[in-house]
Amino acid sequence: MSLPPLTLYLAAPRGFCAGVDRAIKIVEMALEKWGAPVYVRHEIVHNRFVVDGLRAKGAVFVEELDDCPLDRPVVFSAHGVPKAVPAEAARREMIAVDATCPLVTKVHNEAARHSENGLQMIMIGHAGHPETVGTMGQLPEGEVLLVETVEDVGRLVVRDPGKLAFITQTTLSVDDTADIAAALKARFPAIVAPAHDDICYATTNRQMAVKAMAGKIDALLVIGAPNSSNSKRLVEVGANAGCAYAQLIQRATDIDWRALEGIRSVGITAGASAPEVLVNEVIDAFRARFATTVEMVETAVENVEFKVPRILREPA
Ligand code: 0CH
Ligand code: SF4
Repeated sequence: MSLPPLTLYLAAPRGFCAGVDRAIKIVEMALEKWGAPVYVRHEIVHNRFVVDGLRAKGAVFVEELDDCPLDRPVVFSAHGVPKAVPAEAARREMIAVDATCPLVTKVHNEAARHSENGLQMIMIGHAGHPETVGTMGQLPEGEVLLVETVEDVGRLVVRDPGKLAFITQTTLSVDDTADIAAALKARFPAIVAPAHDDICYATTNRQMAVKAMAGKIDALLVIGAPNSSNSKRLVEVGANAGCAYAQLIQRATDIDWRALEGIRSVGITAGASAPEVLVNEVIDAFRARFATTVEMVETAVENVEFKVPRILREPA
């Protein structure tokens, strides 16, 4: 029986970004240097497959520093941590390795600098997301005001409208953030803004690639975890760009084949924390059911790389 024809459009760039790559490498290098177990505060990146793989090598994932023994190393996840966390680890004389993405650290530093200059900070981000908690936690409690929507901007109560600055989470929707930033600038014309926003290159590029393929596809599948902010944004970007069916899947077994009946073209992308092996698994699942042609939709080439912290480059 001949298989029905189908074109798979693969977004490029997709999948691991430089910050995720570095964070995973940090856990692996920490395991090599100090042996197992190495404790990791929060999922190193939001992907079960990655977390399970590191757990099998001896990483132990916990949510709080209190859950780590004093005599084992602890790694802080790529999303960043409030300032109090490394401070407490140092007070306890623990070996701590910071896997916060350097692009998140840059936002932390921006917040600290503006605050030192007497500006009150506003953060565009998602309440409760670890990156937002970590970035807001760079300043004392209550110092950073959070906005999630344009409506939130109208509800802000600030100390002095002439002394404000804003920062953003790195993994937000580029378009939604532009709307919120515009609302902030309209309400507070003197607000100090980041050069563009703080959304990172990887988030921006993955969203751009989805937009570029949206017109060609009947359905979009985004490989990523339900707690992965950047992956969920890719689904929204696809839906907003006109994909009638845009779905987040963790791996091939999540594909709803009934929903895809009769389709001729599917777009595939992966969030910044989703490994390429899962993309290949999804492609193979399509190849088993369709006469599949694979085409690339490439909108950018990435060559960003971040160094691991010095403590891991030094001999034990
Ligand atoms: O997209 P989020 O921030 O939820 O995180 P992730 O899925 O682990 O991707 C890596 C980004 C880490 C911090 O920017
Ligand atoms: Fe860094 Fe961006 Fe990757 Fe987050 S998504 S880890 S900010 S490169």
